[in-house]
Amino acid sequence: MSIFREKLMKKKVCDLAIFGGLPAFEVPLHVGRPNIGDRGRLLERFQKILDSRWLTNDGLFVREFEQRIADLVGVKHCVAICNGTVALEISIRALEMKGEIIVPSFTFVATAHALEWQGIKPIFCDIDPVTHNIDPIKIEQMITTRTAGIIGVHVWGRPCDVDALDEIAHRRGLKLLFDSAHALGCTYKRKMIGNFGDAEVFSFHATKFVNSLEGGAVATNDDQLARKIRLLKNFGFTTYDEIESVGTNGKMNEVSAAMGLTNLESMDEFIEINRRNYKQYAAELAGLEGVTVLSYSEEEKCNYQYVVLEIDKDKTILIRDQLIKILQAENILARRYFYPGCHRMEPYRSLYPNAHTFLPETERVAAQVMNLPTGQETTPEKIRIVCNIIHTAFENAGEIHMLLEEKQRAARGLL
Ligand code: T4K
Repeated sequence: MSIFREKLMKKKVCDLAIFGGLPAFEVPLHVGRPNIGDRGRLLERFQKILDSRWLTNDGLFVREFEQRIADLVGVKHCVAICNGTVALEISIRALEMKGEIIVPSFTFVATAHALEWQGIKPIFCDIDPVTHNIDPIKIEQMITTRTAGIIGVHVWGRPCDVDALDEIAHRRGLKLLFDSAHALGCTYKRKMIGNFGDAEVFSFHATKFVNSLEGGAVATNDDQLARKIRLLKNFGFTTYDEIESVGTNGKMNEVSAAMGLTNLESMDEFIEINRRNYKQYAAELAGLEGVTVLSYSEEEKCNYQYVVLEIDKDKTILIRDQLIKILQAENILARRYFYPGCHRMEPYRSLYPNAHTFLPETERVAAQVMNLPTGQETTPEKIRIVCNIIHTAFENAGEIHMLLEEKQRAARGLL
């Protein structure tokens, strides 16, 4: 059975599933569908784990995984952790961040939660509307006597203005951590992400282009910090019986490391697929008024794991949320990363009810971005169908906008 109805290229409004047409895909097309490397190699590794009966606690695969990441990034230390969020929490603790930490609100909520979880106040800073990354000029305005550090997020794998953040951090005596969950394999000024600030945190969650099921890692060139992170992720144990500090259980297990190692072996292939997908989306959607596929620099290494559409509401009558509804009806599960911005989620919404007044660009970008399916499972034929639907939607924007508004009024019982 084919998973999509290829013959159904849609031309008219009534062809769209939201208005009664057949959905383009029988099986949902996900954003964040995991890439999976060589199954044979993976199963071999699983067998080894079972044969060795060494399942976790600094096993051989975890060590190999750490070494591979350190080599890839060209960093002195890589410590594997059970997931990216705990890796952030441990790094924050190891850096002795306290008081207030400046972070973008335009990020996955884990960046803010990792602070709040430890009683540290995230101070939300606005972004640059072009790069979607924290705006260094705005950071200066947020620094107070309570500020202990900055967390930059390389959103979509496009690097922050690292030099500017570094300069501010040095001049103001602040710690600098990077949430690099999106940025494995990417560069800033041709140097691999993972080498900047005091430390950088990667995520290997299932939805990341290289996944270890769940997983994370901290990369740093600081020997003392690496040692501290190793202690913190293993209850503070220095030897079998000795504890040097408080700690948690942040260990990566062997199955995750085996998955991570296997997927790392296919990393170049995954990047090539992502790049091909991104290029195809960009080419097929070029020229659609009000619709932009976010671009990646040809000067830098990129992993292209996110295909991000920006729908400019000043240039088109069809808004982002209407397009999402249209696509979802077709079984194309586009997502609104990162909507509505951390400052509009609890507990931050209640804690800082006025935060939005300082975050105009975050508000604007969060209202107009969306992510399209990509990765190994997303073939050129599927992209052609997704783009056909987007074209049909925008070419009939006026009529569709009106019909959707009518539908909404009817749902509210107003018609
Ligand atoms: N910092 C940043 C900037 C991050 O983006 C993230 C994570 C973190 C920190 C924290 O790292 P981790 O602690 O997660 O290692 C997803 C991911 O769960 C999350 O890892 C990721 N960022 C975030 C951007 O996206 P959700 O809540 O949107 O996930 P969910 O379950 O809705 O899945 C997304 C899509 O992927 C769905 O369409 C289903 C599909 N999917 C998902 C999984 C797990 C699959 O097809 N198969 C799967 O196994 O957060």
